[in-house]
Amino acid sequence: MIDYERVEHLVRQAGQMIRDAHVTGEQVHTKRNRADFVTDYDLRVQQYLIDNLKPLVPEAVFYGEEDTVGNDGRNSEEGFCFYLDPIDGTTNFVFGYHHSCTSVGIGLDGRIIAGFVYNPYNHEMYRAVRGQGAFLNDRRLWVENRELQEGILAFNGPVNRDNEGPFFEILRILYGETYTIRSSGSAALDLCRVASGGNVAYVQDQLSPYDYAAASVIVEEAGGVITQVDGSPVSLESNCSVVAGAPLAYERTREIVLSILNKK
Ligand code: 2AM
Ligand code: CA
Repeated sequence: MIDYERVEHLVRQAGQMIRDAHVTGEQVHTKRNRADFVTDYDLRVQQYLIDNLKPLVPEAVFYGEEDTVGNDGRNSEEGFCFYLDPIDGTTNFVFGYHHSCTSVGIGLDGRIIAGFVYNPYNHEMYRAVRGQGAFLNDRRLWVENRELQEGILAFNGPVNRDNEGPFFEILRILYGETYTIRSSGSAALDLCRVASGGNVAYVQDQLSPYDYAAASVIVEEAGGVITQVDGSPVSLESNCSVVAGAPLAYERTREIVLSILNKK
């Protein structure tokens, strides 16, 4: 049995490290492209999480975003696996947007059993344990089953800047069907806002398991839906597309995305 209170405490501490950070130019580096940042804080916070989570579950595997000591960098289909995004919303972090979070998902035998997503700037802790409901701080979350037209749709991306594909065409149609669209820069927080009702739906062409692992159980425990665009479960092994939402809005979002993709 995992000590979830301890995990939650560590996620809060990690978030506090982000909030207290003073990021300077020489601490910022680029990764896959010129707009894909990593900072010394991403590495430091992930190391803090691994060093402190490991004693809780010594046999666990770590699938974190960053290249740090103790990061296995892969999923495990057997036993415990922690999915770590030390800073989700790194670009926001670099530019002082104050909209980033620490995201920790816990998998057991290839299934997410708990998730913690903490925004240290407004002290919002989203958490869920499978079968025990989703919470934002002390408030139990339950998704109202709204239509796509009745809310805000969130998105991030497209991830591949050299080949945007039909992403913006899809977005134009989604914009027409919603009250408005938002791109917050943190996929985990966007997904958590599906759980808390801020977003009626969310769509992204590609994300990594550590971006959505924790939030996926929060969305599901709140009565929302999260899958890949084709309707299959989100992958815990590798990058995939993500659609989430209140059941009705989720269905309509997927229908729109598929109608454009199938036209190509
Ligand atoms: P990050 O901040 O941890 O990098 C908007 O950029 C959202 O998409 C963020 O949650 C960001 O996570 C994620 N993201 C950015 N680039 C990505 C990439 N190349 N692959 C997967 N997710 C990415
Ligand atoms: Ca990150």
